Amino acid sequence: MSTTAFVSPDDIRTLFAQAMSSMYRTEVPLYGTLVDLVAEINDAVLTDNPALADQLDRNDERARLAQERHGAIRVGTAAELATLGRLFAVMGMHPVGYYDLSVAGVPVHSTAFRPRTAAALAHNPFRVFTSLLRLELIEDPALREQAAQILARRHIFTDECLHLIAQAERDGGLEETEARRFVLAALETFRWHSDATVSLDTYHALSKAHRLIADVVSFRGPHINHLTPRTLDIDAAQAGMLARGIDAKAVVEGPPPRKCPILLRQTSFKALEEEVNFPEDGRSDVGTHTARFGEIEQRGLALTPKGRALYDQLLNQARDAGGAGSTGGDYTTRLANAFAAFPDDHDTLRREGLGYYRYALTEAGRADKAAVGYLPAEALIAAGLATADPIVYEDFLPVSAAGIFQSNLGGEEQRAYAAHANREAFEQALGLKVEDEFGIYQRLQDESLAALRG
Ligand code: OOG
Ligand code: NI
Repeated sequence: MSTTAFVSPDDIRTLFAQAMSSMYRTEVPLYGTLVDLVAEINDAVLTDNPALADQLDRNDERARLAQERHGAIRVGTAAELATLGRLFAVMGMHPVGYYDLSVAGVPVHSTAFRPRTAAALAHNPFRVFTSLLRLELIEDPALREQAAQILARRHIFTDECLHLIAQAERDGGLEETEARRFVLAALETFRWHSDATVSLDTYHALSKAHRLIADVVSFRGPHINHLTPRTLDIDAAQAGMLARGIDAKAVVEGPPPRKCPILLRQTSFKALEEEVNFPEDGRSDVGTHTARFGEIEQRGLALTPKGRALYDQLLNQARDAGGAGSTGGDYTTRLANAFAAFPDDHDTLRREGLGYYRYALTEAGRADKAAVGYLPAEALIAAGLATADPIVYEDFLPVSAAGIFQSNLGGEEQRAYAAHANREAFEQALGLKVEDEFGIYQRLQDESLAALRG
């Protein structure tokens, strides 16, 4: 059998992202409203700002914009996480970054499964923020044991899905028919189930330990809890949400509005209160559960370790100054004041080594290779022979993620766990190392520099 018959993992990922999007549109119609709103705003931004449109075109980002999403799920056991890792690998998604959310009172640690190469990212950057519940953080030993037993009994993957993962691993890929079957089978794992697998009493006990524990343990599978389109203007999108009467989160997470967007800004609408049946009770008990919400994001420049350290320092400064994290009334002002110290033009950001850039020859540079020679990149830019465009941040931010988790857990859930980050335990559960995101951005930048002389 020739390998050319295999569908590329990039195409499988696109099929899967589309299937997830249409499933979630049916499950949570407000998500469809957000996708439409974001598309409208992106069109308007690109019409008003031809320079940005050109920049996106130059970097193969224009086409991916309309289909760009991230999603999030939460799983309960090492075995579930490890199989998810194998499932995502079939679609060219690999674990990047380790996020410890326990410091923010959320009993999980997480990674993002995502594509890593320039070509794969340009094809479709679909990513899934994936959290593993840390059962050891349940204080009551009896409840901890009960939760572990419930989780050990469930099967979150269909037999067909497991079979096709194994086939892809064995043969090195999937052909067209199998790829389509795989996408449909994989989708089942992420579907919402309105029947809980536990009694209402157990649900309440788990919920009392932490709402998130109930969300992970009480259902047949790790329902996708949001899918997030990427907007080019999150302030306009936030205003649009409010204008449509959508119950948006009060504060946009991440950096303040800037001329040169950095990292990631996010806002969400509150999780829906959904009816859940508890058939286990033998009665038709009905309760409610809040799990699924909507989120939008604006992505900006990926920062170097130096830039990231400055970001973390300024964010802490803004949050500490009010003593109330991001909930204090004048938070927006404090944030803007703190970030006045972060350069906001690309020349400075680049020259100070705060962000990663993709270099390319201009038409003049391509026409005059002799002039390009071995001039340093900055000299090429000064001479109009090369451009440097921001490399987009493809990852997540732990403080923002904690804010998103919190706003969907009823708000008041603030308890700090004494636990520490435990990347080794996470990697052991996953059965893989999680890749460091800085290395990936550095590689993208280096490849573009090498291509100048190519
Ligand atoms: C994940 C929250 C984190 C983001 O965009 O930072 C996240 C969750 O609630 O499971 O999706
Ligand atoms: Ni999210």
